[in-house]
Amino acid sequence: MHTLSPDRVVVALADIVGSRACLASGPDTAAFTTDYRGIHHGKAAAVVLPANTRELSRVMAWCHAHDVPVVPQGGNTSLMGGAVPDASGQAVVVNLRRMNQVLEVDATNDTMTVQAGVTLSAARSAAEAAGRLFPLRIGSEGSCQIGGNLSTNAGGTAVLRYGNMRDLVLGLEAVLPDGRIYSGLRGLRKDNTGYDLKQLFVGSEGTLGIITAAVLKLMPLPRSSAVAFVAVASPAAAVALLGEAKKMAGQSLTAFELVSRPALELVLAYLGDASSPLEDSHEWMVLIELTSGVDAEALDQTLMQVLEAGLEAGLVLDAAVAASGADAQAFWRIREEISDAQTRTGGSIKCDVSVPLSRIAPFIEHATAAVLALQPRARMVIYGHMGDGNVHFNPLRPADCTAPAFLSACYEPVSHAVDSLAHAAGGSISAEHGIGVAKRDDLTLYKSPVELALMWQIKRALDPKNLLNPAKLLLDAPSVDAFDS
Ligand code: 2HG
Ligand code: ZN
Repeated sequence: MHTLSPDRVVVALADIVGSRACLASGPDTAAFTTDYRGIHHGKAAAVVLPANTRELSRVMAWCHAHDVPVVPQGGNTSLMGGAVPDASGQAVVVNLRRMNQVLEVDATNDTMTVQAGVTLSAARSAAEAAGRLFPLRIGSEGSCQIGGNLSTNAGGTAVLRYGNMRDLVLGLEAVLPDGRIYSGLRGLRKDNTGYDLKQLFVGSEGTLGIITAAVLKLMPLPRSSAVAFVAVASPAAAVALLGEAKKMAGQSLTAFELVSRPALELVLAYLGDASSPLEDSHEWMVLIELTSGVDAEALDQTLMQVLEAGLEAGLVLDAAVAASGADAQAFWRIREEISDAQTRTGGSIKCDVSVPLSRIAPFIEHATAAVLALQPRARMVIYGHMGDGNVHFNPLRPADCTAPAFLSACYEPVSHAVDSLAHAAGGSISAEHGIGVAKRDDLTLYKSPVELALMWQIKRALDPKNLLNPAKLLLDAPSVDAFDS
């Protein structure tokens, strides 16, 4: 705890970044201290917008010397409250939005070097302008930033083919809590020179250092795509169809997304101007996308073969194949808007779990039964990235129940039931959204004492004063005994 007044903090940091880039707490800073869903509200001593790594390094050195906590922030799109300060008003928020330059696109090396504040959509556009694909694809791409994508190891709808953010980074630059700069902006696919330090920062949710720039992998830009919205008999049928699709489409299988009936109904009601791609109502659907460098006709044929095999095996009940780019976009819009539809409806319990594919169908069945035993009228909004085993299992309040009433009665028991079933099935309680503050207490239930002690040892090695994004991801340090055992 420091005892500096906010004014003193503002004056000192304005001296480093300039007064226009150092905001005192007030109405102007509300957008930096509240998450975009309006669920997590905090207070900051100041909000700082550094222009470059050197400035940030000086900001961090000053905060370190004066015991001032720092909360790193990108596009502030975290679903877990990971990018906003607590209510104490002690912390400085460092927002990276001014560091938004694409520094280099090296098409020959298939890499791109960007500053952390580049939005995901700007990074994708810069790659595309050079005839390449940067393949991370998530709904918030217009606002989320590469630094945030890296520090949360973002996933999204193309992980099945291209991997998570962790798989898409070759080099990194980060400022450490004491202001030192880790410079690892290398574009190498082979570099066996010891510990892979950059990966420490990926997925550490801004608790070890602030990522300032990265070298990202680029892929060939696909020339064609084929998309279908498919009714399947059950989650087990979806898994079997996924197996067929992998076999027949190989590398071109890019996305395989699950959508439950309540998820579809919710998003259609929310959008108002969209309709289901399928004539009848079905309990379970999948959105399949193939992309490749071959011509569209060949890809369409492959998709048809997958669907025919699925029909013959009784896995597929009906299918709508996109006849145009506009159709494909309309199918994807339905999938991408599910999350916002939940936010606007309110009263959604977000469980972002992953389970090995071999166990995902029984997991969905058991978790559904457990939730319905607690609240028989909960709307089972279940969807997500079936292709990589990641299910957004998000029970929603019954239509006639208010969000506060549903959440206060059901949040704890539902999250606990779903997370513990996922854990028992060999899964994770946070597949892609991270821990932040929302899952911080639960983490201690599902990580072993050894894992927690190791995480704390790494945290202490890099941030001995516990000043960087404190109380996010990790809350209470284990006792000293736990480190020795
Ligand atoms: C998605 O896949 C996002 O749409 C958001 O990860 C999921 O809001 C959610 O639970
Ligand atoms: Zn997702």
